Amino acid sequence: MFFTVLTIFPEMFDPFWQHGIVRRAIEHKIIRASAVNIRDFAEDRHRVTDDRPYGGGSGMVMKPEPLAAAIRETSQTLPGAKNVLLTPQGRIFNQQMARELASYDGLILVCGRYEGVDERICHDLIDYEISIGGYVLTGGELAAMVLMDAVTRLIPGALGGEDAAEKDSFSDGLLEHAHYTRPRLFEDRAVPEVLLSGHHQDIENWRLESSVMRTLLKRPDLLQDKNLTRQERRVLKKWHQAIEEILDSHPGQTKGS
Ligand code: 4HQ
Repeated sequence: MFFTVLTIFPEMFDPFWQHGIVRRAIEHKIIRASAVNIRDFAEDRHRVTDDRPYGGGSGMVMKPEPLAAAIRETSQTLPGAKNVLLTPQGRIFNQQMARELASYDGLILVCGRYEGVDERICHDLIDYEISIGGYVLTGGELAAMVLMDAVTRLIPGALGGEDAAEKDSFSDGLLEHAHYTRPRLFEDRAVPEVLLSGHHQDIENWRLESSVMRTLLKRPDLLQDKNLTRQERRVLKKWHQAIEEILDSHPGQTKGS
């Protein structure tokens, strides 16, 4: 996978590419990454990339000519890449989209600044318009980093453990189970005994139950959307049953608090 970012602030990406899993993936040639300065494609003496909006109003718009030249030249040298514009008007990014994007040979990530890019760019040169969430950034650069981070860790070999990405939150539509490490007792709170038992089947069952119940409590919307497995239904039924028994043990309390 290669990422080419088009931006007027290419230096913003250096720290992102120089740390952690992303750095390791570049060193192991699992991904390639570079930033291209849109300003280098401006033809005028002052290399201007923005202009005033037709129709008036405050703020500036990214000029189409330098951006179009940058996208065209980059696409030509990188066949097989998809062009992605980061914009609050795009589809909200999620794990499923990360998986889809990870299947391409390369991504050209277009980062706007100011009020956004000239509409004719989006229409003619962009394959995907993607938003990282319902809030307004000062530019697409941080959004491009979020997207690259999520996509990189899905490329085979990017994470140390072979199947680490598959075990994550969302890969099966549930949140991750709780995690614990040493010490066994931390500030009066113990690690669940089953995790110390060495019984692999018991541990797997506990983790499934932890996943299902954390999802129910923190993100019930995810359970609503999901096709539950038999085991997942069994966990929910068990807790449902336990709650009913508590309620049934207090007969007569039918109204009020
Ligand atoms: N932007 N998800 C670029 C965003 C944004 C988002 C604001 C992108 C301004 C020019 N990008 N413009 N949310 O807020 O991707």
